[in-house]
Formats: sequence, C-alpha cells, structure tokens
Amino acid sequence: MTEMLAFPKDFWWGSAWSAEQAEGRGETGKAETVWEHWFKTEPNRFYEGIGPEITTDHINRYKEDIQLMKETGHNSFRISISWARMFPNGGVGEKNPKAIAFYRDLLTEMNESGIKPFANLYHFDMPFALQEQGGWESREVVESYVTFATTCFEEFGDLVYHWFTFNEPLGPILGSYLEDFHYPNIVDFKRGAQAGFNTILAHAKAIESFKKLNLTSKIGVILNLSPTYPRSQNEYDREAAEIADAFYTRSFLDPMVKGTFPKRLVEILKEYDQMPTYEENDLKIIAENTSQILGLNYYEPRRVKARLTEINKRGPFLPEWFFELHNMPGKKMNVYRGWEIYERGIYDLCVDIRDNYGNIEAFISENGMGVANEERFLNEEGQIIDDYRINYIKDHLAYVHKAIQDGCNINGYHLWTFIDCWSWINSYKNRYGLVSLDLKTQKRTIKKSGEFYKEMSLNNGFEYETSKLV
Ligand code: BGP
Repeated sequence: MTEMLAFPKDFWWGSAWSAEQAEGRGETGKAETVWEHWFKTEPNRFYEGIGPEITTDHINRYKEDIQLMKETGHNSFRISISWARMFPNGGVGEKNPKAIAFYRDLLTEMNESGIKPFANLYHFDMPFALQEQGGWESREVVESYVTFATTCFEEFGDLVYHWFTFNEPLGPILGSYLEDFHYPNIVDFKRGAQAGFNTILAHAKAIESFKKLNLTSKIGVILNLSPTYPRSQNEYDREAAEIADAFYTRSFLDPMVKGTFPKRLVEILKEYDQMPTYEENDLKIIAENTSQILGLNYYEPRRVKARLTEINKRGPFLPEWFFELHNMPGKKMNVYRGWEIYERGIYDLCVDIRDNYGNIEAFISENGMGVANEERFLNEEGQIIDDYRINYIKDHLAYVHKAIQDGCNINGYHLWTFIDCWSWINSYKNRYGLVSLDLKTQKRTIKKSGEFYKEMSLNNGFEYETSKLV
C-alpha cells in the first residue's frame, strides 16, 4: 500500500559538505593543510591526480550556491569552518579577518535565505604545521584547537544554528594510524589511541568553552556509526561482533555522548598494552562536557564473524585481531564505493541511540550514494537522471520515519552531498550531489534528485510503498 510518509513539523531537510572538499583555496590566505601537503608529495595517491586546490570553488561561488540550496529545498545545511583559513599562520597566532569576513557573509546569506547553518569545526583538515607537531597526538594541538573553536563561537555565534566539534573523529584515526588512507600514514595502534583520546578531550574542552558563552545554539558531535551485525547467533560470532562494536562504535560514542569509556575496550587495551596516557583531570572534563546534540552519519552496516585464522603476533596490533569482516552472501552493494546498502541499518542505529544514549536529540547528518561516471545518465537537456539516488534516499528515509514513529528523537535528514564535491583520495570519482558539477567549467546543474528533494521538503514527506519495510 502506498502511504504518505509525513515528517514532524520543522524537520531539517538539507545536506552537508566540508571546507576542504568544497571551498577551494581561494584568496583569503590559508595555512597549508595535511591534504594539500600530501597531494604535493604523493599525487599518485589521489584519483586521476586531482587534489584539493580548487574542488567545487565554493569560496568564489557561495552566493550562487545558496540560490541552489533554495532551489533544492534546503531549510538547513552543514558547512565546516576551516581551521587553516581561520588561522593562516599554521593554525595558530593571529586570526584571519578575510576568513572571518567570508564565513560571516556566507552564514548571513544562508540565514537570510531561510537556511539554518550547522557549523562543524573539524572535518579531517589539520593544518600541516600542527601535524608536524604531532597532530592529535599532541596536547598543545588540543589547546590550539580549543582556541580556534572559541574564536569561531565568538565570531559566528550569532549566526550559527547548531555547532559540531568534529565530523567522524574515528575516520582520521583509522586512516592515519591503522589503514593507510590519511596522511601521515602511520601504522601504530597505540599512537592512534593517543590521538583518539586527545580528540575526545578536545571535544570536551571545546564544549566547556562553548558553555561559558551562553549561546542559544547547541553543540555536539557527528559520528559515523555502523550497526554491527554478527554473521550468526553462534557465541563466537557474537563475541567478535561485540568487540568490533566496542572498537568502532562505542569508542567515540560513549565518551562524547555519555562521558564514559566502554569497559570492554579499556580491558582489551590494557591487556595488550595499548592504553593512551592521560591526566586524571581529563576524565573529569570529558565526563562533565558531553554532546547536547548528535549527528548520525550512516552509509553501511558492519558485518562480523569470529576469526578463521591465527593472529600474526609479529604484525602490528589491530582491532582485526579479534574478528574478521563477514562478506554476507546476497548483500546489496553500491559497487562504485564498495559499500553495502542496507536501509534497515539506519533504523537499528536510531533505536540504539534511543535505548542506550538517553534518546539524545539527534539527526541523520550524512547518508548518500556516490556513483561513478554519472555522465552516463545525462539526458538531452544536460540533466542527470539519477532515479537510483531518489530511491536510495526514500528507502532510507522510510526507515527514519519508522524510527520517529517508534519514539526516536530524530529531527532532520542531511544528505551527503549538495553539489558534487572532492572525496579525499577518491577525488571526483564518485559523485554524491543533488547538483552536478562540470569540473572543467564549474557549471552547476540540478539533478533529477535535486528536484525530488525540493518537492519532498515542500511536502515535508513523500509517497512510499510501506510494504517494503521489514
Ligand atoms: C564521510 C565523510 C565525508 C564524505 C563521505 C563520502 O565519511 O564525512 O567527508 O567524504 O563520507 O565518502 P567518500 O567521499 O570517501 O566516498
């Protein structure tokens, strides 16, 4: 039966992107970031050798882009504020008046256009000079981040609707310390644990500073959360899933939302001598300064089974010592990105937050489908006809709707992304946008999904065949 799925009044319809992926370097002055440095030294690591110099050139085209936000039904949008732009002398020192002018103008125009600005303070874009000082492994870098965050609260506090300390803080730990997809490509769990702990401390210290300013907005964090499913109910599979979940889900969720660390994870790190160092007062700061709002990025589930093979103890310590990923037969795939598509996972995630995290105010802060060679789907008028993306959005949102009906405190949905933007080492391979980008001319064209998104936002819902829900 087809039903109209109506969402709560004032639901946040929008999308998200980040400074390094969309702005381009521009003329304001900006410190070199780790991405710019890595691209300079190893361009071969980036798809088709395209780096972060220009990306979607938002810095020069933001006025036109805000019009496109309106035309695609946005009532809210997440940007990130570039630390390197705000503090062009290597992320510290004097703040940059040109950066402040840019962000103030952008945020003012968004507000005047009826688009609530959500601002994130860190989206993988460490100033290179601070990485040289140890990046998140360094407590001085934590203090520089708090100075940057406090400057943003003071300069933009009157214009930002909600704040986020970090986007996916787990990402740089996996990429930089375990899996070789972020600079500086270290493989060392213990150093990664230190960087992770310091990130959690930076989050809490930024919130501590935020609370002193008595702004009306809220502050929280955006986490990439994949529900963990064991291959079977076999006790060994379940144990493997529990441990994978402790490493990848509870590791940041518990301290950043509840102010505590997951017991199982701490036990394992102690047993294997992988604990970070910290000061006693850090735990107090973390416990007292937790998120007021939570963003949920959901792309794929995590499927796990008990290990089949012995661990190579002469290799580096890794979470995979305790489990193997399960390649579930018959799974639906986004073949371009190599991620499983499992729509019900978004429901299970929302229920976890409802049941285990006090039903904290939350929203879907990223979800989306990256597709390669999208020009295949151009029609004669030059528009991309992306019905697959429309279906992807509806199929996930139907589960978000069900979660809300079941009492989950979910107030919005932000798609990844608005206009096609730069995907880190994948560069412009997979396109995620509601608006397509011609990389040669920077011409923007609304896709069919962008038109659908506007209609959905205007109707505050959409028609759906609900018998598809399981
Ligand atoms: C999230 C990041 C985004 C974005 C997205 C899509 O993890 O927060 O920055 O990149 O994933 O992933 P990718 O660009 O790697 O395809």
